[in-house]
Amino acid sequence: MPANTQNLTESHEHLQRLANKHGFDDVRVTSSEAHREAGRIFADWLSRSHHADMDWLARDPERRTNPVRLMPEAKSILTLAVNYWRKRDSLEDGQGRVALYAAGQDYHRVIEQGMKALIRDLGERVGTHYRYYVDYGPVLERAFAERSGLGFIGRSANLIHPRFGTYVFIATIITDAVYPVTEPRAGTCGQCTRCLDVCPTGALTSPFELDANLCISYLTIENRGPIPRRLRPLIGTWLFGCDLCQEVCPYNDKAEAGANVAIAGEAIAGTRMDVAEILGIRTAEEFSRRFSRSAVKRAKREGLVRNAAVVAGNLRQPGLIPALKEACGDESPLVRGHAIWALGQYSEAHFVANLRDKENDAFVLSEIEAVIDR
Ligand code: B12
Ligand code: SF4
Ligand code: SF4
Repeated sequence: MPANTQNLTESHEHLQRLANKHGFDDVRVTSSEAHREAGRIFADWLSRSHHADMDWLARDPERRTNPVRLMPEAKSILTLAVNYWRKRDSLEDGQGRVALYAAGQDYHRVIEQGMKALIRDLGERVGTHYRYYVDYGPVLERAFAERSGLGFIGRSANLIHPRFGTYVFIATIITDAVYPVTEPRAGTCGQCTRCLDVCPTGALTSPFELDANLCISYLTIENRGPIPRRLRPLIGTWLFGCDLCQEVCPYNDKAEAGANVAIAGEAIAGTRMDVAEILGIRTAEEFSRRFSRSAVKRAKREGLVRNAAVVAGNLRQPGLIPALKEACGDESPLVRGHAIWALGQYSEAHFVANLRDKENDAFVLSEIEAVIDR
């Protein structure tokens, strides 16, 4: 009987053992049946433009909740969790914070290697046709993870694993092999609303619903343009990503350091970075040398230096002024504009006014005028 039609009697314990061996903390299984409720929620989310300018999310959205559209032979979906929690270092002067998920080696690469190794070990039991993704695939990972019982969706929109809490990556293998499905695991936020209360920008517009236009994670990672002026002070010290809605979650009170050392071990960006050092990254080559093995590269040089300018403005530590003044000479208008805004937080209007005659970019000029008007 060919593997793709065989009703696999693979014991879940065996699958679990193999998944653990390759760096995964949990594995569950759901069918490839379309996820109608997630499809409805996702369509509604897109219709409200909550995806901001992440247009790739709106491209053929039905695929994301109907795996057969991705792979017609699909029968089962394996959902995998990797706990990435690590202890956050306390901030020192002149530093900003990095979301925990981006502190270590780039998880895309590490988890992809883990999935390849798992697939190799599963041999013919993985089926004839299969696809695997972590983060980047056109599949609504949280929805299928929840249906397979990997955890439940909390009011912060994050998937909460019963043991590891919210700090878990989700990986997905779609296969034409038929695996016995695992049941959803019940869980609830109860009366808690801590994540909604703590979110500084109001990005959690209602329980389970996130407007990316307002989310610090979007603003500092995916957003390629200016950060709206009114939101800059609310970014606080977040240089890349944001963990506030996870930090307050009671399901993370007992978070334990991730066992996958490639993910939760070596620090590349680490959990905090020196703001002046980031402000001083002037070339794509320098940026790539520092972050080629880190998920931080997603922000690109311009984006990360823009974020550093915003954090420098929010820190109001005069030691950062020289680096901000240097950044006013950056080749990127995005960087110059945010550095000028930050200098405005230090009453450096005189320095800023002197930049006007040399500047001809409309965005930067508008930032100069805003500082002078203050
Ligand atoms: C785009 C994206 C973002 C966007 C938008 C996030 C969002 N909440 O939609 C931005 C850039 C803001 C972002 C931020 C983050 N992200 Co992100 N992101 C994605 C991506 C690529 C797509 C998500 C998506 O389609 N969103 C659209 C919404 C509608 O779908 P959803 O978030 O999956 O929501 C589902 C549930 O909330 C649920 N739901 C919605 N309403 C309701 C109502 C009820 C009653 C119920 C029960 C359920 C429910 O159904 C929805 C659809 O299934 C996924 C990877 C993937 N391919 O799925 C990673 C992913 C969701 N991100 C992840 C991570 C780690 C983060 C951050 C923690 C990073 C950080 N520290 O800065 C933050 C968390 C912010 C937050 N509170 O959600 C992980 C989440 C792991 C987990 N445990 O949940 C994922 C799965 C990547 C991965 N493979 O590990 N992300
Ligand atoms: S990641 Fe930060 S900004 Fe985004 S919803 Fe959570 S607390 Fe709000
Ligand atoms: S902080 Fe509270 S409401 Fe938010 S996800 Fe965690 S348990 Fe749910």
